[in-house]
Amino acid sequence: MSSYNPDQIETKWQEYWQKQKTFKTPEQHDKPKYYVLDMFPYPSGSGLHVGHPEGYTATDIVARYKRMKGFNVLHPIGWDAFGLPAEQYAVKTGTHPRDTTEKNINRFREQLQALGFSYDWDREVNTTDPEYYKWTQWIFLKLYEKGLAYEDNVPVNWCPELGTVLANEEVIDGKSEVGGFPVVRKPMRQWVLKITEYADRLLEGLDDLDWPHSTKEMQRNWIGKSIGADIDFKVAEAESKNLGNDEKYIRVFTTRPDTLFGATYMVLAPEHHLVEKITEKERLDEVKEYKEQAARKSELERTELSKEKTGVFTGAYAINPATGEEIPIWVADYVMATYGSGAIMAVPGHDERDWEFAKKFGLDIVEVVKGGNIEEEAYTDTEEGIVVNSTNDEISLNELPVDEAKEKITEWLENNDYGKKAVNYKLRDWLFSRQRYWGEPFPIIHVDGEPKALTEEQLPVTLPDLDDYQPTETGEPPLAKAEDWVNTTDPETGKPAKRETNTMPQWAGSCWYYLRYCSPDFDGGPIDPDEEDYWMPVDLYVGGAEHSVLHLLYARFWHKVLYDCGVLKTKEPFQKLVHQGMILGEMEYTGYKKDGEWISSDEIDAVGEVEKVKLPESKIGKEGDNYVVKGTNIKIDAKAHKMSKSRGNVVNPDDIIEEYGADSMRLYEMFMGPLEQVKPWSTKDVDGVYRFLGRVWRLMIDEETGEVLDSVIQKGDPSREQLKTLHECIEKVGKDIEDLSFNTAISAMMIFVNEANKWDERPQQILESFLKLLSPFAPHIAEELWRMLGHEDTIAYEPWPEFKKEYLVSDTQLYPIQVNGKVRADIEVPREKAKDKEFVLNAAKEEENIKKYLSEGKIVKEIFVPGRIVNIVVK
Ligand code: ANZ
Repeated sequence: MSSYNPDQIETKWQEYWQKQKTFKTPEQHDKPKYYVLDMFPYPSGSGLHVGHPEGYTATDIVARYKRMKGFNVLHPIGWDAFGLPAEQYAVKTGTHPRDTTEKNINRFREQLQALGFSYDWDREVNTTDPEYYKWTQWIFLKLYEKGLAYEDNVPVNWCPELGTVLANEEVIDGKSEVGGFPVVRKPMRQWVLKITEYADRLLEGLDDLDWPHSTKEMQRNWIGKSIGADIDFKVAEAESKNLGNDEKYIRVFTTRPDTLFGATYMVLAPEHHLVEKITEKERLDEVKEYKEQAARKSELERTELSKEKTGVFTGAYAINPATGEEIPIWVADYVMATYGSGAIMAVPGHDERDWEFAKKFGLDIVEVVKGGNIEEEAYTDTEEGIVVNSTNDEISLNELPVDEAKEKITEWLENNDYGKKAVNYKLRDWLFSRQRYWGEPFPIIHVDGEPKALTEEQLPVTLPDLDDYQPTETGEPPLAKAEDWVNTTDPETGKPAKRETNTMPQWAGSCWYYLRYCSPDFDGGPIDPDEEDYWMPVDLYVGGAEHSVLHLLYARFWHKVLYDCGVLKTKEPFQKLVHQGMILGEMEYTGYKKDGEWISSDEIDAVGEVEKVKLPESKIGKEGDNYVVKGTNIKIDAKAHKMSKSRGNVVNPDDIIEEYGADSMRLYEMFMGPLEQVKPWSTKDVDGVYRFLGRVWRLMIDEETGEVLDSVIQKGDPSREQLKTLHECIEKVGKDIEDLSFNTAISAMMIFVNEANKWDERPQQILESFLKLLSPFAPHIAEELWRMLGHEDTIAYEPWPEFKKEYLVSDTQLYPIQVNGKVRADIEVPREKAKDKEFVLNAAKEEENIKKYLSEGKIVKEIFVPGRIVNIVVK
């Protein structure tokens, strides 16, 4: 071989690693461990996209680096393979989702192997494998035993088109996230998991995790813990309204009991059970009409701050327990039925939404916390504010800071039976069933209409084959069609029983896969306790920020449940978490023309209709921060868009690998910019890293003969300068990998190669150290060159080069300077000047201390022993 040719290198080494099982995880537990995990992919029909190799290369670099640092590394991969697309494909074509899934997995596996990732392929897991989902079902049984799984009739997001219920997060603006089909609310029997019971622990656990701040905040907000009070407001003239005893009071939840004196009206959610009971007859039609309108809006539409407030008056009043005054009761859709008690006390002086509402409907606005100007806007500050206008016969909050007022009023409410301290969470129990075929069956049968859990011995409950995957219009799951499967007997009593026909959501399998990797063949539980002891928690988890909330919250929930069951000893699964930034399509440049002439992009609004012109990169210039038409200062628009089929800007990793090789692909994705940043793709820049690898090649290999260059010398010491160049690189690359700053590590290696290419003599030991640094990033070329330099074993387990600080000091020579035979100073001179008598003597005479001694007399003699010492004799 002559010049750098990834084609001839890469498959060869991939096959070698496969055959030798180079990356099989060692069984012994005597070394320190490092568990580095990728979010496993959903094996879609379209194969890998360029976003996958980004995170996967990052973790692969860390895995390879840690092995060289002497760690036992667990670096596994698997398939999150249940899910809707395979099922929809089955509906269309009749192909069993199992077949589609298998085909897709094979493609994904090949693509990942073609990138040279150092996964332990013996630990591959697949969530659709009965041997795997047996344990998913087993974990469900644990949840059920602990009372954390229950059946409920819940209004769900029903999507008739998809024939399934969707989670709130899967519904966007009243449409399904997948497909964009209309979604309606409909009550249905569902399985629900009591994640709310773990709300506090899910919050507390976040504190000690090394996760992005924003992700922790998103989880905190999702859990949404609020501390405040429940307060009961008596309905005025309740006696005359024909209300039951517990209907005479309206309970509200508030985080600001300190503002009770400022509550000038109340609001019920349109769905509140008292709405129709308390509404005055003549207003009933209007209220009913309003309820219908509200039912058509999504939660998001209703709660959006910027939305114009709407509402209707019921004609009824309630009594503010602090002021004793009667305040009007309204119905408005900005109050949600599912949060708190579905009713609020409105304090327009200090709550933005209430303020807007009161302004619109002419309701009283009273100041009870001073510090703002409530004529202009609600004053919501709780840090600085001081309570005012809050006194009755029994209690005064005036002049108290908000915090103290909260405590005092809550105590008063409790003593008078008006209310009590309360905590509320936004978090809702987790709707855990889907009306789909391609998911885990529940290990549940129904006997005499009652659910009954199967036992461990009856697992796995495997999915039956079906001919017809089409969801039914009634919402009954497709599994109901598998009658032989559905109709069974209770293994305990022999009674006839029916199997549960819902299946689990896709989240289920991904809630615990990281545990299975630790002991994929263990048959005594989801994880072998000894292996958990050694491997858990995951040291580094890399994946998309789109999983900031749900996947990570659900997995943490299951982990904590398994901890409570004694199955696990760790409390949290993922110690450190990093999100890779999204890779956008290539930059797109748009220029504008009016009447055939270029005009600047910031003028187009002013001139009316313009012609849009797509420009190639070659026609683009830069003026400061602006993109311009080349050779002019006319501004254009430059923007990168999310890759999408419809935009036609999708980059296929296969094409890049074919043209440039896997090492270039890996290196490019790491060189694009900081891992966590969003960045545009640029195929041109792939060429840049490809050329860099060519230079690495030519540093050691003679392109004509294909042999190691003559200038690569095996013997002879490297020069100080060479050692310095190397150790600068060692220091930087090591530190940068630890910091996951891969782009700067690559820059450091580029600097090294530029320097080293100038050397006439290239000591092999220096080149070998460099190859070790390069190998986690571009493992194929590193392995190839390593072997060409005469090694028989893989470079993958070579010890990482040790950084030695002493090589960083610049190349100098130390001279002791004597005056009259006594050392009076040491001076440092550049090594290349060390034998230059005149230079050294001049430097010596410039030294402050020496100057002093020399000034005491006249120089009579100068003795210069090159490389050793200087002696100046004065009289
Ligand atoms: C009076 C008050 C005065 C309030 C004030 C706020 C400021 P978080 O922090 O999100 O828990 N609220 C209660 N239940 C509601 C519901 N079902 N729909 C809409 N809003 C509801 O918010 C709690 C606050 O949100 C509560 O405190 C209540 O308004 C409102 F100066 O009560 B507050």
